[in-house]
Amino acid sequence: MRLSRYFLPVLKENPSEAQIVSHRLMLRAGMIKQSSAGIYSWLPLGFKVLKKIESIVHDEQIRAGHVPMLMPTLQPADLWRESGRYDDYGQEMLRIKDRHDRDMLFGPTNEEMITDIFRAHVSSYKDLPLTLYHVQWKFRDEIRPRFGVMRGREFYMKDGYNFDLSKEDALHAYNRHLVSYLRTYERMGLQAIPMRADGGPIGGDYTHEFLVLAETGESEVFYDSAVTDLTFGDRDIDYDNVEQCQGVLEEFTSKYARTDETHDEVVFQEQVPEERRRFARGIEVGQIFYFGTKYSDALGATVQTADGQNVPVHMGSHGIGVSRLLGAIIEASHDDKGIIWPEGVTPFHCGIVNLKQGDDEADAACNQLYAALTAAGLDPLYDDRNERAGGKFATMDLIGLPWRITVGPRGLKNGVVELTSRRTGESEELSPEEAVKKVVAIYAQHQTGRGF
Ligand code: 5CA
Repeated sequence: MRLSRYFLPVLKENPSEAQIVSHRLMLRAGMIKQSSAGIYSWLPLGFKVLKKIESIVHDEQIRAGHVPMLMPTLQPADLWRESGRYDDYGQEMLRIKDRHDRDMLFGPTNEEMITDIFRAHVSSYKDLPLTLYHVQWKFRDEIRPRFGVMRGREFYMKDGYNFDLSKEDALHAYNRHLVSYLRTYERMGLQAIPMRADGGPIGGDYTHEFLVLAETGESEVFYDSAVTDLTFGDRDIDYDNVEQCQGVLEEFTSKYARTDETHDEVVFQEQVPEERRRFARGIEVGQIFYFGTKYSDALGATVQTADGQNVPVHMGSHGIGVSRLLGAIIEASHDDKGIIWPEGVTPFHCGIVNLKQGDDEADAACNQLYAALTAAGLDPLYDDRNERAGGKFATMDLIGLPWRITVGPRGLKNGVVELTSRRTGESEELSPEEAVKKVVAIYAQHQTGRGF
C-alpha cells in the first residue's frame, strides 16, 4: 500500500476523551472512530489488525477441530424465554421490536441460538463430539462503556460451543479450548494467563478467564508469580489426545491464579510462598465455561445413546474478545512514541520511508523494495508522501510497524538503505537486497494473521 493512496487519518493531538494508552493510540493512529458511546467504526488500519486477529483465532480453532459457521446478530426473544434468560439478562440486553411487534434482541452471546440449531439437526450420539463456533458482533448495553474497544457496547467476539455425550467428553472439549487459547494468544505476542473465575450470567462451575497483566486492566487478580514463567511455545499437540490436553490444563492451572471473584486469601497464603504472591490488574481477553446440561435441559437438546436412551447433551461455551484484543495488545506493547505491533498481528509487515520523495534514485529504490517485498508475499506500507522526514518517522512510530526501511540519497550513494527495528530502535545499513532478505526471513519465523 502506498500511503498517499491509503486512508490513515492520524491525529497530532492527544484526544481528551481517552483515559488509557491503547484508546489514545488507537484514536491517534487513525484506527477507530467513535460513532456513539461504546460503538466504533473500524477505519482501515484498525480493520486490518482486527481481521488479522480474527484470522489467527480461526486458524487455531480449526486446528483444534472446531467448526466455523455464522449466526445472526439479531435473535428472537422467544428462544431466550425458553432458557429463562430473557428476563434475567436485565438492562445489558438491547431489546428491539420489529414491524410486526415481535420481540427481538441484539445478541449478547449465543448459547440459546446454537442449542436451537443443535436440537433441530442432531439426535444421535454418533454425531458427537461437536464444537461449533463463530466470530460475530455482540451487543451488551454496558452501563459504563469505556477505554475504547476495551469495554465497548458493540464488540467482536469469537464464541464457541461444545456438545458432548458425557461430562468427561465435555471436559476434554474444555481442555482443547484451553490449549487452543494458549496458542492463539501467544501467536499475537501476548501472555494470557488462565485464572479461576466466576460463571456470571453464563453459569457453570468450571470456568477460567484468560488475563493479560496490565496496570490499566479492569480485573483484579491474585497469582503465584511462577505462572508467568509458563509458555506453550511450538510444542506439538494432538487435540484428540485426552491425557495430553489434560496435562496442559494441569500444567497451566495448578498454580494459584484467580480473579478477585474467586480469590481465597487463606488458600493463597497456604499455597504460595510469600515472595511469589502477586496482586495485580489484568485485561480479560477470553473465558471458557463448562456448564453441563443447563441449556440442553432448558431447550430440550437431547441425543439418543447407543443403548437407545435419550439424554441431554453436555455443553460449554468459550469466548475470545477479538476487538478487545487490539486494546490488550497495545497496552502490552507500546512506548511513548506509539504502538509496537508484534509481528503476528502487525497491519503491514514493513514500512518504507522515502527521505527524498521526487528524487529519481530514491523513488526508484523505494519502488524496487516495494516490488521485492510484495513479490515475497509481504505487505509493505510505503510512505511516498511529500513530507519532512521527521513527520514520516513520527507516523511510522505511531502506527507501530515492527520493521522500517529508510531510503535516502546519501545511503544510496554507498549502496545501502537502513533497516530499523521499532522495538529496539536499532538500525543497520544493508544493501536493499539484503534488507528485503532479512525482513522476509523474520516473517518466515512467524505465522502471521491474514489481513486486507
Ligand atoms: N458465551 C460466553 C463464552 S462464548 C461469553 O459470552 N463469555 S464472556 O462474557 O466472558 O465474553 C467473552 C469475551 O468477550 C470476554 O472474555 C471479553 O474478552 C470479551 N468481552 C466481553 N464483554 C466485552 C465488552 N463489553 N467489550 C469488549 N469485549 C468484551
